[in-house]
Amino acid sequence: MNVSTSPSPALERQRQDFYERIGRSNMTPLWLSLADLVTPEPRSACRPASWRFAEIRAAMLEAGGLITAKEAERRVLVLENPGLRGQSKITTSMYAGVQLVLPGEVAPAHRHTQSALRFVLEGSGAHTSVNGERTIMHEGDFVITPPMAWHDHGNESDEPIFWLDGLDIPVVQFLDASFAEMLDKDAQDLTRPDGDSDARYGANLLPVDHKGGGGTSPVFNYPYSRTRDALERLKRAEAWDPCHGLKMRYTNPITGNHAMATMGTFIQLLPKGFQTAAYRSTDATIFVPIEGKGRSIVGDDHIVDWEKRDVFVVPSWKRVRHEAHEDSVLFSFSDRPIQEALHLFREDRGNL
Ligand code: 1HN
Repeated sequence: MNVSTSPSPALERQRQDFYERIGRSNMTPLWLSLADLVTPEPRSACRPASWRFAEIRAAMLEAGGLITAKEAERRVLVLENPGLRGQSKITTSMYAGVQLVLPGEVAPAHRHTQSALRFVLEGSGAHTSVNGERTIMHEGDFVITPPMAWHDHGNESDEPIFWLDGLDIPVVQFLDASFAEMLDKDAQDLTRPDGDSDARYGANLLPVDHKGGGGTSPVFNYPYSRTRDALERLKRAEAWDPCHGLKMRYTNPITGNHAMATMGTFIQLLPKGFQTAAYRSTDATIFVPIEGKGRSIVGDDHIVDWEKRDVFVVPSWKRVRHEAHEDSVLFSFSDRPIQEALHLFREDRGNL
């Protein structure tokens, strides 16, 4: 550390005058901002935050009486991080919102460069169509919309459906790479039978001449029934990680990498009574319990008492500890694939 002495008033005036002059030519001294640009640790405006589903649900039903899904294009309430209000961000890099489609409604077909994930919170039997194939959605299903894939949703069931949308909007915005278009009709044509991509790519088989793999998994619905069954079998093997309980990541079966290029998606079982050891990582993470009840302590003092369908955020490099008061299953997502690809991902498991 250099010991700096304060400049004389005359020198200080000279400096200010200099900054002002170069400012007119769009130049600025690095030495005034260096310490804020290159910090010894992540310093984020993103704050620990949480939303109760009961409150989201009530607001969504109210929105349901004010605007149709078609009129809104997507009837979504955006979950904005309290440290990032007005920016449509739940973390610095990720967008999240809750979408409601009422019985009989359609959300018209469009496509965009942003990738989307859906995690079904409540309801069953509505569909989303992606690239000419339809899938019926059930509670706990994780569904993918790849970049530039046509997608439309419809609810032919007799109950409302609520799901969490996660998108990489802030990343695409940062890169100035947004493109979008509407289809000239509400629902795209279906060109493949239901279950086609699952049979083709999701059964530990691949078409014989299949080559390569893209950034997004060709399997676009990871049904909860199958995920839950896997967790239940693993539970019997008692392969508990002190920081994560039993945590798995959703994968692209072609590459073994994350299911999506920009968003990592995870599912985690914490049995009743389990308390995780403190953990932190550079990927700010959005958690959504889909079974159970518990408490998470984020940073030094932010306590979240959660239950099924609530949403909470752990910012970059804040420690988190989870306690399960019942057998609990937590879905989560983050920008981890981006950080891994750029060799920026870092985690701290304490001394474990
Ligand atoms: C979008 O396409 C959906 O398809 C949901 O359901 C939320 C938020 C911003 C931009 C596009 C959807 C979205 C979105």
